[in-house]
This record gives sequence, C-alpha cells and structure tokens, in this order.
Amino acid sequence: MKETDPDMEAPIETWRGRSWSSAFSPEETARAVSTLESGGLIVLPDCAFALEGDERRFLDPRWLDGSRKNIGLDGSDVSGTRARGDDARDLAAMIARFARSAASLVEGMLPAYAHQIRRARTSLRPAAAEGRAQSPRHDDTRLHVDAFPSRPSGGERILRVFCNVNPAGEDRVWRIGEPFEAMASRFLPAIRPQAPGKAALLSALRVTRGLRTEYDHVMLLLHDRAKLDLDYQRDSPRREIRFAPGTTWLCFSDQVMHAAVSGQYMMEQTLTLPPEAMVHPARSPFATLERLAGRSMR
Ligand SMILES: O=C(O)CCC(=O)C(=O)O
Ligand SMILES: [Fe+2]
Repeated sequence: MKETDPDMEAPIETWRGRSWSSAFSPEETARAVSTLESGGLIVLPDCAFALEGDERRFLDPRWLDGSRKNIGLDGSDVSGTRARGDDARDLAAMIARFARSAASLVEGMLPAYAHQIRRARTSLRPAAAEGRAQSPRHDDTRLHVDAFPSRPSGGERILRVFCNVNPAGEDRVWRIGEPFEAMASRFLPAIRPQAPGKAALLSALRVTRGLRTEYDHVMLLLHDRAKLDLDYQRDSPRREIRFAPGTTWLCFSDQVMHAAVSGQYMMEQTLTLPPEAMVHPARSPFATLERLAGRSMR
C-alpha cells in the first residue's frame, strides 16, 4: 500500500485506492503531514477527477484567452479564458467542483491544518507543459520552488493539489530536485537583502498586493536564479516522476524543487497555510532561510 524511498530526502508516498472523500486513519494523517513537511509528495494514483456532461469540451487549449497559460477561478470569477455565457458558467462550475473535491481531500488527509488552511486559486491547465513559456523566469520546465511576484506570502506555505485529467492516456511528467536546504545553501550567499524602501514602493505602485517581505524577496530570487542557472538545471540532483491520468498528488510547492517536463490537461488547487500551523514549523522554508542566512526574513 505504501512505498517510501529511504534514499531520497524527498519521500514519495503512493497510496492506492483513495478518492476525494476517502477517510484516512490517524497513522496515515500523521504520515501525510510528516511527508509533506519534509519536502515530499503524496501520490494518489486512483483519485481521478470525473468530468460531467460535456465538460470534456473544456480539455482544449483554445479556451485560453492568450494572456496566460491557465484558466483560473478565484471565488466565483473565472479568468484567463475566452469562454462566455453558458460556456463560462459551465467552466466555472467544473473548476469549482474540483476546488470542493480538493478541499474535501485536504480536510480528510490533513486534519491537523483544518483551522488555518485557506483555499486560494484553482486552475485548469489546458496547455501542454512543454513549450508554453514566454521567458526563462516563466519556464516551469526548469527546476524551481514556487514564489509569486505580485502576491507576497510573508512565509505562508503554498500547498498544492494537482490532478492529471488527460483524456488520451498521457502522463504528466515532473522532475523533483534536491532538498530545499541544499538548493538554498547554493544560491543564498549571493543574494543581498532587499533594498530599504523597495517593499513600500512596490506596494504603492501596486506591483505587489501588500508588502514584499525579506522572505518574499529571497524566495523570488531563489526561484529566478535556479531557473536561470543552466549548469544547475543540467547537473543538480533530480529524479523523474510520472503521474498517469487519474492521479492526484500533493506537495508544498514552495519547498519541493519541481519541474513540469511534459503532459497536458491538469487541474490544480492552491492552498495557503501559516507556518505556525505546521506540525514541524522548523522545516518551513521561512525557518530554513532564517537559519541559513542568519538574519530575519520578516
Ligand atoms: O504544470 C505543472 O505540472 C506544474 C507547473 C508548476 O511548476 C507549478 O504549477 O508550480
Ligand atoms: Fe511550480
């Protein structure tokens, strides 16, 4: 039922026969927390997201409006799509159903986070993972941790639930890189603290929603420098994982070095969690960066 790879610091737990509404034993929920908080993945190969009615029509990149690579749902607003009228309504309903499925999975699997975890954006990704980047910084086929330039997190964790909904049997293929601490140790020494006044300026100019903290500044630079370092991209430790259609997987994507190599049609739910709500807050990127840099990340 469970497989762990003791040689990798990023443990990958594969649990068969689980669906969105499965109950998890206390032993399993504890293991899920410790796997995720140590930079691992939980993989559920039998947790498919079932399309209803003629929702299958939405598995087509032509629904994208060309401004970005995902169709997003934030509250009840669907964005990034050229769907209008009934199509927009049906598309929003499908993404909202995925959001509820993901919420119910997280509720069952991660009860320790129940009071503090927050649902953020939900997306449908109809474009092929490969060859969709406009620039190296946006190129998610390169190993990176997630950091959002316009939405400072201040250290809040980014938990993501992904599901491959490919209708033609195509896997989504990822690479998983080295542990967060190893990556940060490599890039941190060359990262200078954020210039005084910059956070206030970015916020006043509405480049960011709220203040970009030292943590956000460092995380963005780690994201960018890892992606732009071609030697690192070529030589750093990694392993490939294949997610077949009907597979759901979870990870803290602000911690796991990941790259989307190939695949098409995926749904994704982002959730946020204050680091204090972790069972082991010392494993957060925030705590790791403060320890490595020897300065406050606030
Ligand atoms: O498209 C994917 O499979 C993952 C892309 C990625 O890096 C992300 O969503 O953070
Ligand atoms: Fe990412």
